[in-house]
Amino acid sequence: MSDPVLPGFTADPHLVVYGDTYWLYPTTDGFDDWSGTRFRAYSSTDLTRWTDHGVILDLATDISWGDAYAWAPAAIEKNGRYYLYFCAEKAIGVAVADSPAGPFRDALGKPLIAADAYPHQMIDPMVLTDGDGRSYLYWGQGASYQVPLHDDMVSFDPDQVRVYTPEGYNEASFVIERDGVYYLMWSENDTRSADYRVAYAVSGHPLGPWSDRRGVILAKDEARGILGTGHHSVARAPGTDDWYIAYHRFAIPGGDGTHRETAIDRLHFTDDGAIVPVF
Ligand code: FUB
Repeated sequence: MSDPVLPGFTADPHLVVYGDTYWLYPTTDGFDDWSGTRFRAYSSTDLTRWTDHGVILDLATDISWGDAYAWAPAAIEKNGRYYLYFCAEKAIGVAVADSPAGPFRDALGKPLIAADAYPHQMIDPMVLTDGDGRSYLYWGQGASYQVPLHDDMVSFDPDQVRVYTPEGYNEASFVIERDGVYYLMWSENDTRSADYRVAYAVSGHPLGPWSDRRGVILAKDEARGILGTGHHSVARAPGTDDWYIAYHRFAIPGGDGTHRETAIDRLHFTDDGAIVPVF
C-alpha cells in the first residue's frame, strides 16, 4: 500500500464504497495555482488495481457558474442517485448522476454555497449519511462548517449551520461514525507545506459538540521521503471493522503542493476507540 494508487498527479482523494466496490474521486493535480477543471472517477474491488472511468465532470463545459479550480470532490449515494459535491472558483456546487461513473450534471445551476456565503473559504465539501438516514454536509477552509442536509441532498436551512474551529484547523473536514462515536478529522498547515497533516476530535453526535483536538493521525515521514500528507478520506471495508484512509502527499520523487499523489493505508483504532497514527 506504500505506492501511489492512481496514475499521474492527484490530490484530495475521496474514497467511498458502493456495494462491494471502492470508488476514488480526487482532484486532478499538476496545475499552477491548482487551476484544473476536470474531475475523474476510479473504481476498484481490491484497493490496488483501479479502473479509470474518465472525466465525470468538467467545469469548463458542464458548469455555468465556475470555470476552474476544480477541487476536492466528495461523493455519496442516496435513494439510488449519486451526488458529487465539488469546488469551483472557491464556491461549492453539487452534481448528480444515475451511476457512480457519471455523467454528472449540475443539480442547481448555481453554487450550493457561494464563495462569499460565510467567512473564510467555501471549499472542501464532505457528506456523511448517519445510521438514521439523515445526511450532513461539512466544508470550509479556515473553519469547519457543518449542517444537516435536506432529504433532497441539494439544500439546507442556513439557520442550522454550525461552525467549529479546533486548534490547528485549516481545511478538509471528514467525519465517520464507528460504534456510536463520531470522528471529525481535518487537515492542518498549508497543503504546500511538508508539515501538512491530519488531526481529529470526537463527539456523540454528527454535529458535535466536539471534543478538544485528540492529536495527529497522519503526518510526514521524512526518512522515507513522505511529505505533505493530508486532505484525506476514510472508508470501511464492507461487512468488516477494517478501515482505510486515502490521502495525498507530495509526489515521490520531486513533488510539491501542486504535484501530489494519492496513497491508501490501513487505519486502526485502539481498544478504547482512539485512532492509531498512520506513521
Ligand atoms: O487541491 C486544492 C486544495 O488544496 C484543496 O481544496 C485543499 O484542501 C488543498 O488540498
